[in-house]
Amino acid sequence: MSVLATLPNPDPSAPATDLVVSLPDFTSAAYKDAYSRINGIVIEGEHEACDNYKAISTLLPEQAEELGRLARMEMKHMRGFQACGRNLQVTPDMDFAKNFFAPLRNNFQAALAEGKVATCLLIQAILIEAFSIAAYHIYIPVADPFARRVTEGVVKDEYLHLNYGQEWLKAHFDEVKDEIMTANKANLPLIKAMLDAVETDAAQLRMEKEGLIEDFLIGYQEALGDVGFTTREVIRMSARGLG
Ligand code: PL3
Ligand code: FE2
Ligand code: FE2
Repeated sequence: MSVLATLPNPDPSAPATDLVVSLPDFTSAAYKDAYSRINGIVIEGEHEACDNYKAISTLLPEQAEELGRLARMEMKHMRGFQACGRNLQVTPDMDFAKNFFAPLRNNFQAALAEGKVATCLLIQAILIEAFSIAAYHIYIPVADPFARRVTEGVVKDEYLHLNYGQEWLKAHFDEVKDEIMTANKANLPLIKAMLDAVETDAAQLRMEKEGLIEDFLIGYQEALGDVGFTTREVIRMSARGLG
């Protein structure tokens, strides 16, 4: 279905069939209204990701160069998504977006103040990156051509960011295992709440919540397994937040 959805809409006046997923009308008021919030969310998310990698580098000064590179990529992503909004003549709703991220941002800031590197990495490099990879994947087949190109470029970088978090947590697994479990318990429910909050607007963009959840869980569970958790622990941890 997602492969078919990547094909150009053959004939907009033809009756819809089960097999062809037509693209949304990017110029409709309903689309632009939903896009103002989703576009705000991704712009804010990329901006906060940039700040978060810079903040993590204060805890890991020996990694400052690598983390600085990641932060600069996030800034580039932010500019790309700003261009997507401008291209559709949509003004991103940044107040909505700041509220959307507030609970997760607060938890990140609290962990940062306590010097909890593993918690910071779980929130930014694993949870947020896995969430963004899922969202961008589901968005690409139903995006306008300009945003599709931008998002395809962005999603490649997000894998590098997820991988960065995985590698650090894997290398320190024995010392940080319990901290990761605690951080999962506190933060995975926030990701679920964010998915719920974006559901209606995402549907307007033809992005389905089930697909978002599936894609997110696949990425998140793979990451936890790679970091060192057993299958049973991974299942137990994901059952904590997403029901
Ligand atoms: C870190 O690199 C990125 C953080 C961004 C978070 C994105 C959350 C996405 C939420 C739902 C979105 C729909 C995607 C649409 C893309 C324009
Ligand atoms: Fe990004
Ligand atoms: Fe990222």
